[in-house]
Amino acid sequence: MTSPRVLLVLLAAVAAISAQNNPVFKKFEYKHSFRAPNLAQRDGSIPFWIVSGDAIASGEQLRLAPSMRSRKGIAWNKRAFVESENFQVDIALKIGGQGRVGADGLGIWYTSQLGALGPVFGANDFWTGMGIFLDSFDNDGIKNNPQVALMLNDGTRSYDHHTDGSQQILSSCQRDFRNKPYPVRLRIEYLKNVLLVHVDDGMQPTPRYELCMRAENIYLPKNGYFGVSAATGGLADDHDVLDFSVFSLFSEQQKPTPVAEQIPQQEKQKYDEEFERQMKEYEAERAKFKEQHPDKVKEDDEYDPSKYYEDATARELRLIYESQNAIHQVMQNMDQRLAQIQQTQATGHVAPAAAAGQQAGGAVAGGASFQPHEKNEVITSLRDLSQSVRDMKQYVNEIFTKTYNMEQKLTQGGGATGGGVDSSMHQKVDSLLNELRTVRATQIETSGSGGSPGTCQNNCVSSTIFLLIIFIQSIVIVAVVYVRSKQDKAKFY
Ligand code: MAN
Ligand code: CA
Ligand code: CA
Repeated sequence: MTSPRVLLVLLAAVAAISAQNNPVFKKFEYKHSFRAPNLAQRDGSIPFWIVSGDAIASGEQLRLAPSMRSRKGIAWNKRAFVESENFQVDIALKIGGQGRVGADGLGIWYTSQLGALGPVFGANDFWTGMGIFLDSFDNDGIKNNPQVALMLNDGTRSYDHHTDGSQQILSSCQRDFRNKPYPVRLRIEYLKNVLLVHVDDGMQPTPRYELCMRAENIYLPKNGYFGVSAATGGLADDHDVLDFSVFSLFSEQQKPTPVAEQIPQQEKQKYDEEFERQMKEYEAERAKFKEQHPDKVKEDDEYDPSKYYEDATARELRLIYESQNAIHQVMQNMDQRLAQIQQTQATGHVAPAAAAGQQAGGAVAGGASFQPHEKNEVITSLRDLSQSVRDMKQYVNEIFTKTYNMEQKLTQGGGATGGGVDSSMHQKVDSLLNELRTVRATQIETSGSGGSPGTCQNNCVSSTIFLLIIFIQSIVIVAVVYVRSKQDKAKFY
């Protein structure tokens, strides 16, 4: 196996393992999102959102509060977030103005009720749920702004604007998010009652997130509403949101049921029958058309998608076939070289190629002796051969693993569906596995004795046995492909 292929296999394995440890499925929820361009419609409304106060939406941005004194604006999602209990929100925003200091800031909300205009960064106080504040102005003067702060509320608490909520916020980080060359991005993840907030610095077009806060044991209201708000006071900044993208997150256990599994059994049977009927009709029509237009049918039949596309199985087969060809080629070359050497030794005569080597290298050696370059060539050929054998071993191992996995799945599937897969299939896979085990064992022996070309004397595998192995292996591969295609057909629905 060549090194890039090894690397790919390793990467795939690592990805599979990490996905197993932390399987999270993510789905974009357009009914809870908006993003530029075409953020708003011509009339300034955002589909599924309410915009009010001083907020103005255009195609490019939602300006929640302009850089004018004492303004406030909000936008709230009209639909409750019912898709999942967990979410990710990716936000891109621009906050800035002429002043060295700006005010007052922007709120990102997830609340049990729709929001209204109010004193907390433009939104109502005594909310239930989560508020994340990008607080630009240092009201308590302890030089810790601009900051990003998280405050949870159960509907009973009033945000203390004069202290920047310092006694109320659960977690915060100091970040300068004003007047950045690129939009500043925030990523809020709420999964399994852990809330994570990452913030990017807005210094490059692609986000570079850094962890701002992590809070555990967070219980947000179910079916809440997303919202954004902003306010200015004595000082003012523009507060623009360019992207508000909500994703529902699902862990493995909460994974939404595929549509196919949601269809009741009776209906499924009905659809299957309908499909069968239509398929028969189509075949009949096709046959009729063939009869009536034999000239056109030829063209039609010549269309073979496999000419243009290569599926995974075809690719595997091609690689094995190429590898076998390479081995064959190396063996043929070696055979030729050995015949030449034999001839030279028998006649005591220098072969033309060896003679040319002598002239060029200027080395003088007896006609019957092994020339250094000949030795090198043989060693190189042997190395090539052992490399190819190792490649083959790897392919066989891969196929073995896949077949084994397939058998495991079939066994499990059969148990769960009460014998849904016929027993002949099991037998086939079993015999296939046994054959593969034999091939693998033979290959391990082969590579064990042929691994170091220099030491190979009596224990080397003969070319006949080797070709026999390749032949058996080819049969096994064809069998695997057959079983797979059978399985694929079964999975068609
Ligand atoms: C004034 C008041 C404050 C506000 C600051 C900054 O001091 O309006 O409430 O936070 O300006 O805008
Ligand atoms: Ca403040
Ligand atoms: Ca402060």
